[in-house]
Amino acid sequence: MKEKGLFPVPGDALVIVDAQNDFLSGGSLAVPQGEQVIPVVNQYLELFRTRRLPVFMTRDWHPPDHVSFLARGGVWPPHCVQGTLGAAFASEIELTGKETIISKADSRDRDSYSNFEETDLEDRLKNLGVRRVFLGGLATDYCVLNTVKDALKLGFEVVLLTDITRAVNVKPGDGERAEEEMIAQGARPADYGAVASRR
Ligand code: VGL
Ligand code: ZN
Repeated sequence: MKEKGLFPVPGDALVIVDAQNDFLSGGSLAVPQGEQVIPVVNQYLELFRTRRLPVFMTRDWHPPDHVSFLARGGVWPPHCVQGTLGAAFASEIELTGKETIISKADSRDRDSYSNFEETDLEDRLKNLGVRRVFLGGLATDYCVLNTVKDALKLGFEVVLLTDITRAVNVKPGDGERAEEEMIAQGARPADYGAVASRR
């Protein structure tokens, strides 16, 4: 069987996961080298926009007393609190307002790392006829991993954009293990050079 190329075509969508200030340097849950992804995110945005293909921006969107925070016995410092600067998308990301924003983990007593959990992401993708998602962002070992696993379970093809994906690495190697797991489950890794090439 001939493998489908990586160049974005109708039926494809771009999903940028949690490119929010709190996950960048200076943020409350900074992902090492998180800011490196920003210029490349802009390149992918431009590629999909030029082709009039759908773009989704996801965000971690917690209430101030969220269950995942240390004060409530969770494992994370407060981060991505609804309406704060930390929860905003990095200002260097060139957004047009036409992107669809998906907010997750927005209820006080429940955390989730998958952008499909208690959101309308699946319905929105399916309503647009999307069959393949090009996905990357922060962080490899949490929200990217869990969103990719759900996407595959739901029947989407997944192209994992490795050049816009970075890991928290609470334990060294977490990011690499997460990437291996996503690939083992069927995600196809690629970078901008591969995706933007028509061959
Ligand atoms: C995330 C840790 C806590 C993520 C969200 O977006 O990967 N990581 N909350
Ligand atoms: Zn969170």
